[in-house]
Amino acid sequence: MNEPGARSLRNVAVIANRGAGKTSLAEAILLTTGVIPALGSVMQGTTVSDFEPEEIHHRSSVSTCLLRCSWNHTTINLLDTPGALSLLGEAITALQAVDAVIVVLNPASGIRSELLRLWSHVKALRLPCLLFVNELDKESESMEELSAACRRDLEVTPLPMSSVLKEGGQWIGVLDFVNQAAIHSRHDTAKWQQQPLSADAEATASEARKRIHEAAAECDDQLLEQYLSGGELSQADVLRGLRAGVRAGTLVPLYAGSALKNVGTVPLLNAIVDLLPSPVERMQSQPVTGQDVEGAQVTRAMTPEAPFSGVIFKTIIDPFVGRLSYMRMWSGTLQADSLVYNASRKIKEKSGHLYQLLGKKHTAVSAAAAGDIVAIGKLKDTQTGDTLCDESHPIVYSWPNLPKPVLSFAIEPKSSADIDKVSLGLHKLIEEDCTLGFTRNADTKEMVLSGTGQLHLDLALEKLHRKYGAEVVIHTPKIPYRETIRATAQAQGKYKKQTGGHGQYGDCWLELAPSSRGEGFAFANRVVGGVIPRNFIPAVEKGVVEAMQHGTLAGFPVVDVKVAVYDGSYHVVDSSEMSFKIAASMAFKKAMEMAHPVLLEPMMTVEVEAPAAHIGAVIGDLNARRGRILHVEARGHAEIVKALVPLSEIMTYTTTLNSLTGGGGSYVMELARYDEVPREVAAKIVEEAKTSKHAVAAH
Ligand SMILES: Nc1nc2c(ncn2[C@@H]2O[C@H](COP(=O)(O)OP(=O)(O)O)[C@@H](O)[C@H]2O)c(=O)[nH]1
Ligand SMILES: [Mg+2]
Repeated sequence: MNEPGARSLRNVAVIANRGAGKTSLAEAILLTTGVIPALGSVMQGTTVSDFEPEEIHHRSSVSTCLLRCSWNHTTINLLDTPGALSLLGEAITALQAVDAVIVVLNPASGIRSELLRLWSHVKALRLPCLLFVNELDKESESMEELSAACRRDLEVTPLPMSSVLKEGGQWIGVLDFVNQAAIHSRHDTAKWQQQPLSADAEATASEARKRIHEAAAECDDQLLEQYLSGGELSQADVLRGLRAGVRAGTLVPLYAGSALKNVGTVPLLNAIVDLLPSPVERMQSQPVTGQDVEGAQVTRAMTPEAPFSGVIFKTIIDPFVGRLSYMRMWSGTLQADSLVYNASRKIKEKSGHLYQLLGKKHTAVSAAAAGDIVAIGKLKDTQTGDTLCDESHPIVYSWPNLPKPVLSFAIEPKSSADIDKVSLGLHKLIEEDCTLGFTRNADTKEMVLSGTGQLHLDLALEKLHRKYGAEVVIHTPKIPYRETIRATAQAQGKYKKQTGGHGQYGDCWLELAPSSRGEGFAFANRVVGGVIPRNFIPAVEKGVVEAMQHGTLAGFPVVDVKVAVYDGSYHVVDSSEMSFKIAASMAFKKAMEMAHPVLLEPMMTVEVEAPAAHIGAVIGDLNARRGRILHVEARGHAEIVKALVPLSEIMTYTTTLNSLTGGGGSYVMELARYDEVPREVAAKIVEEAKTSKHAVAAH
């Protein structure tokens, strides 16, 4: 197979809100470029992109899909990303592999917070952008509104490049302003025809064309001079100006169409080739740098001859085919079945075959060159985010911070047959998805699965079942409460047993004192005169530490106490480590009860982002959850509230936030500290703990 040089390549991610039409647009592009003979449908689960069973089931993309097609002698790697807020990690990682984006706008849904979040990554990477307004087959009067939303929320002024073309009320195609042509589409098919404009269309198009020429001229000093002095700009001049503006990010062309009907894709494809940068041009305008071993910033030449480097931006593990790592090549050439160096982990790995992907279809290739995107088979220890490179020219590229898990389920294998499958399966799922977390909570002993939202966790469990045959029961995780004391107290623990022969004798006095929050546990030996022999002191400490595992209040671990042993007595024959351990444990429990024990709860710093119109409701709700509002600020069209909220009150917040904000809100949270539980709330927790198994085990 003839490999494209990096100059005739385009790597583009399609991003948008969920349901805007990304997958349908990708399908239309595949049809127009002749890759597929007919349009598949998202609703019927027959598109090339949405091939995973979960995508067919949910009728929506859940992971990034790599597609390959070609147009005007240019190869296009298209990444169709999921739009759902809780799957944003997939789209953010896809952005690391491309040189430009197409944003699909849907007049019905406008610009929602998921797109806004992604947009901040697009801006940070300074990726050029084309806009595609979809669903224009539906009656829609809101083009103006959409343009206003682009200016307000994305801070870009769209430049219309095409518009809907109607004849006798029927939609027959689009007007291509750049080429001053009518592109008649045969709906749902790949066939299209370029025709001269009718007189009516001519008026609309020439006005738009004037604006395009003006905009192109403004992007290039020489063109501006030519334009202002009354000179006509040639087609090549216009494209040159537009290209410069698009690459600088000052110009954002907007295309009209309908993905479902495959209308409007021709001007968009022309723009991908004519206006978006090749990998070589991207390196010139927005160079991608990595770090060498000394930590210095370095770049690599986007040529096949340069030392090889690339970043793994996605990993999939198929129970049958095995591991497949998707890589964006930043320099050099990689041969199939070769030894590669993972500079992020400083290990060498044998790579398997190399593949070009079209959805689930793999085509093996012998090598991949700078600028391209390929999948590598059988890398064992390489993870998403790692840099692979030539060992003699090590480089590590940066990797973005991905959304943190906010929602957790406690999971239990449904039956003993599921135990191994659950932990094996989850570990594999986490390798595929870095925004998923799986831990065994040391305090509560539960297996906890965490994700970025309800849909994210639902999908993880569906995959766990389908791919690894594991079934689990889920419930809200237990809150890892803790106990501490607020006063100083002293108590004696005396353990004395005379059961014939060898007896047992341990006796100690402990003093418990509160220490500052987060300081943990400290133990001191203040025994004088050898009333407890030195060799038994470690046993006393051990007894204390064991007693602290289950506090006297509700059986939760005790933290932030200073314990000192200061008196006691012993018996020459009967004293043993065991008897001092037991005595210490008795003394601790007695003293703790007298030391004003209190319950502590985890407090989370929660940052909620919601449309300004809903922020009042969000704040009211956070207050009702015993939250303390720390800060409110505006970010674009949204408002951000920062609050300190007890974990127990925000465990299942996703659903509430969704209903409070009509799906437009999102949040992140992390553990801030442990705070004392208010008395009335604590009483309930203590009561519950006493009746639960937890308490039984503790006492
Ligand atoms: N009427 C109409 N429906 C569309 C169009 N594009 C997509 N859809 C429908 O909108 C829904 C979401 O489309 P999809 O491509 O999955 O959106 P994605 O989530 O952005 O990938 C599907 O039911 C599509 O059939 C369009 O141009 N016109
Ligand atoms: Mg999709």
